[in-house]
Amino acid sequence: MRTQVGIVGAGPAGLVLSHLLHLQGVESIVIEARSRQHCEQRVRAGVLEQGTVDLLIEMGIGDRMREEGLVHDGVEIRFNGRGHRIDFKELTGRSITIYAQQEVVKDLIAARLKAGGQIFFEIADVSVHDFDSAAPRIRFYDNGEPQEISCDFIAGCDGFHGVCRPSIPANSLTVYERVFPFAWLGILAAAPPSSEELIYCYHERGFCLHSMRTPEITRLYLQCAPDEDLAQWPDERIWEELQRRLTTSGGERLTEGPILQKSITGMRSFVVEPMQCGRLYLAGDAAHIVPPTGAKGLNLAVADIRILAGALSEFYRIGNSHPLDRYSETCLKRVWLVQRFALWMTAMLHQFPGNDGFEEHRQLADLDYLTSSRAAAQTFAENYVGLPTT
Ligand code: RFL
Ligand code: PHB
Repeated sequence: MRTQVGIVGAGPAGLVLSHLLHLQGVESIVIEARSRQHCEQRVRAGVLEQGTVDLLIEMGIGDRMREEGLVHDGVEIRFNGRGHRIDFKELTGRSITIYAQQEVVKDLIAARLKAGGQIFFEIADVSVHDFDSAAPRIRFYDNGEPQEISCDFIAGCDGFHGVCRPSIPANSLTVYERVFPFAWLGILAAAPPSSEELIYCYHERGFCLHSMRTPEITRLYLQCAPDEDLAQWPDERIWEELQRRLTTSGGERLTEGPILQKSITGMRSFVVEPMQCGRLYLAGDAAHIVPPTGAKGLNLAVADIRILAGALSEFYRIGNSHPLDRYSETCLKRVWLVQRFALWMTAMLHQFPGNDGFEEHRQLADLDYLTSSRAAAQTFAENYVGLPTT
């Protein structure tokens, strides 16, 4: 097979890239290790920055998101049993949209297939070759048959555990990493959200987050140990712990309902530099991970792709390779700003094992300042709704 851009991974990064390239007249083939059904059902992110929403609409795949997505103009920060609202709209003129990542993925797959796009699902043993030359190749097995794609460029959109990043010689990359000593236990519950907006909650028993997917489905997370055993968390214990952490001085309680899904997510910050090697370009989780506290992973993946798609189409349109040469540098500037924000939110809101009263007072002072200073609230809001993409 021959195409212009070979894309490894049909997550948000790979699919957005393939569709943006198509809109610019550039051909691509996407290969994906998992089944279409698996990709369309994986429960992950829920918060879309305004810039992500705008891009999906510009790409012509925003209809269902506009109909079903929930536009939020603010969030609540809760500590010491009291809630404080940060009003994004008033502070920045922008909002966020709650629309599940797997819904974005469904919309993208449907749009790619409708436009005649090629996506190979359930392929095996992917390997990438010759990306230090002008003729890179991707090899894999499809239904047990060996296949090869020759292309001009490879986009490594295969997430944190993919094969593209490890295929780059280790001495060409620098890894920056921090693994946190806690995780999130997340649930989806068939219960209407207990508040119209997200609630980020600081509590002495650990961080807690109230989010949602639809007016009927609540998404909740609570801080737990990195090696937490889900078997130790029957539904009643989860609800009891959530009620305790989210308690207010007014005594309002969460609306409970059947738990549809439970999972544990580890937390890390990770950046690889550079995000390119020859004609192989890494994007999204393949290149960086942020702790989920800032709701940034998906949005950052889309921001990389906006830059990569622009650089590739400039190359094919007028033969200018300068934006491609600068891809990593351009992305990383924003990646580090977003890392900074996600780390700051994580450090402010979680209990770190072994921390003493000093840390606790520092966190509470951070929260006090955030919820009492307009300047602090505006800084938070500007980052949360999404920094500009260049
Ligand atoms: P993905 O989504 O991991 O997609 C990579 C795809 O590559 C496939 N793959 C391979 N395909 C072929 N060959 C191989 N060898 C392959 N190896 C892997 C995989 O099957 C997969 O389909 O990466 P991408 O596209 O970079 O997208 C990144 C986002 O998925 C991720 O950053 C977010 O989900 C992070 N995240 C959040 N981001 C937000 O912006 N807002 C949020 O509210 C938010 N909440 C979250 C999150 C992530 C979470 N978890 C579970 C990690 C909440 C959670 C709990
Ligand atoms: C979610 O709804 O899944 C979600 C919301 C906010 C976050 C992380 C995850 O910071």
